[in-house]
Order: sequence, then structure tokens, then C-alpha cells
Amino acid sequence: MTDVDIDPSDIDAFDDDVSVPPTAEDDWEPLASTRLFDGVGADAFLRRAPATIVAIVGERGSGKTTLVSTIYERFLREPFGGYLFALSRTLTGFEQRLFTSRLASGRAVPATPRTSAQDPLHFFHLALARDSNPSVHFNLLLSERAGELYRLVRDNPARALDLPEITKADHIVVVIDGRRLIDPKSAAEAAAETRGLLRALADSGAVPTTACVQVVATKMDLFAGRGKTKSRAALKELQDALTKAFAARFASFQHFEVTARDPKAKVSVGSGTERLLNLWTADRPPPARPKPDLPVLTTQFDRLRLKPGA
Ligand SMILES: Nc1nc2c(ncn2[C@@H]2O[C@H](COP(=O)(O)OP(=O)(O)OP(=O)(O)O)[C@@H](O)[C@H]2O)c(=O)[nH]1
Ligand SMILES: [Mg+2]
Repeated sequence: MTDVDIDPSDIDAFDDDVSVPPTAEDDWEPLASTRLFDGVGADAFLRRAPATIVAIVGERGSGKTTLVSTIYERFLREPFGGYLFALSRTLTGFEQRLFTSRLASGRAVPATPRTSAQDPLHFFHLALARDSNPSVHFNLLLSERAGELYRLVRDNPARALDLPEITKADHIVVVIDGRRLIDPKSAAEAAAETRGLLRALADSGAVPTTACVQVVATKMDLFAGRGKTKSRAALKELQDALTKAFAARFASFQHFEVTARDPKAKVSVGSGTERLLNLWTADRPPPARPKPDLPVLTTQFDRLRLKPGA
């Protein structure tokens, strides 16, 4: 027993006023946030390093967030699709979206938290390197936005002009909900919505002429089995019809089929996303720069003015 009795409950481990900003004399630095980038954070990142911008668009519940977060999840286990995980500046953002798919969440069935319609635009960051050449990193910025916003674009294409993930996109991934396609009651509506969104994007004038479009059918685990032959044929028919209607309106137009997360765990996590990674990290020709409009040089003095250092 010491001279002064201290009641352990009197000790407040969080006594320091954390709202006081650190001073130059403090011997510590706050860690940078690793939540998802907002628009300002993404711009700041792009000023430091080049990155490929991938806009993930589609209806509510189609599987946009799960698609991106399970690509990261694959890299937690091992190299994936010929790529090594190099870095992510948004680790906490990924982990927050994956928590409800883990045992620690106490859930019996894996799930993804819904992106709120009130949430502003966010971006996931993923830096990857090819297995064959680990010294070269590819930075990917993958957008996250609630499906409601894209419904508004479908109704009013001009709204796409206000969406930076579209106007700055290198790739636009249009996600189709496989669950709705296998149900005859919702299949026609899901197909019409996808057609409507693609038409709105093509008509909006917001999509860069260099942007490549990938139409991704998700939840392909639900198409497995003999009873699903008709659904698979209907999906193929829809893909052909979309190609016919829209392939000429974008720089490139391709179809993909993906199982991001099969709740029965029969299909591996992120199955089918390797081909997407390949496309997103492919070398692209540098953008064509318009020739500067130089004045006609007539006198010797004009030429002198254009000399370096003049
Ligand atoms: N069976 C199956 N379910 C999936 C798959 N991918 C996603 N889901 C489920 O689909 C539901 C919706 O997925 P989200 O990723 O939240 O969809 P979202 O497009 O981001 O939806 P919003 O944020 O509301 O726009 C979740 O419950 C997922 O668990 C898949 O590959 N297979
Ligand atoms: Mg989401």
C-alpha cells in the first residue's frame, strides 16, 4: 500500500484532450486517414501519382460495392490473377465494407452494407503490380456511389455531366444484377434499366471519347445448375442486344460475368474479376493532345520571342 490510495476507477485512460491539435514540439504525427477518398482526396492523390479511374455504376443492390471490395479481399489471401497487392491508401474503407461478410460480425450470411444515397462520391484505392514485373505499380481509383444516383441519370442524362467519376473515367463498369435476371418477374425490368442507363450515358456527352465500357453481370453463382439454362440463354441474348445497340457509341464495349461473393462458397471470391484487372491495367495510348494554336511568325523578332529563355 502506498502513501496515497488510488482508486483505479479514477484513472481515465482517455484523459488527454484529443481535440487539441499537435504542436511542433510534440513527438508524434497523426497517421493519414485510410478511409475511402472523397473527391478532394482523389484529386490530391492524382496530383501525386497517375491512376486509372474506374467508375462503377448500376442500380441499387446490383453488387457494385461487393465487386470492388472482394477484389481487395482476394489479395488478402494470395496474389490474384497474375497480380501482386502493392498498396492501398483506403484500407479502412475496404475493411469497413467487408466486415459484415466476416465471422467476427456474428452474421450467418455474408452481406455488404448498403451505400447510402446521402453519401457523396467516394473512391477505393488499389495499387497492384504484375507478378512478372513487380517494380511497376498500377494505381486504380474505383468509384463508390449509391445506385439511386444512376437511376436519376437514367431519367435525366444531363445529370451525368455533374458526376466526376463519369466525366473523368478511363473505364465505366455498368453492373447488372444477376439475381434480378434469373427471376422472370424482374428480368425484363433489369434489362430495360441497363439499356436505359447505357443510352443515358451515351447521350449525355459526359463520357470521355477514350473511356472503355464494361458491362458486368454479377452474382453468376446464381446461374449455376441445370435449371438455369434458360436464364443463361436470356443473359447471352441481352449481351448480344446491348453490343448491337451500344458498341459503336463508346471507345470499347465488352461483357464480363462475375461472382463477387457466393454465400454458399461454391465459387471462389472475386471469380471473373481477373479479366477486369487485366483490362484496367492494360497500357493505353497517351491521349491525343490538340495542336496548340500558334501565331503565324512573320518577322525575325517574332521568332526571337519563341526562343527558349527569351
Ligand atoms: N449471391 C451473390 N450475392 C451477391 C454477390 N455480390 C453481391 N451480392 C449481394 O448483393 C447484395 C447487394 O450488394 P452491394 O454490393 O451492396 O450492391 P450495391 O450495388 O453496392 O448497392 P447500393 O450500394 O445500394 O447501390 C449484398 O447483399 C451482397 O451480399 C454475388 O456474387 N453473389
Ligand atoms: Mg454500394
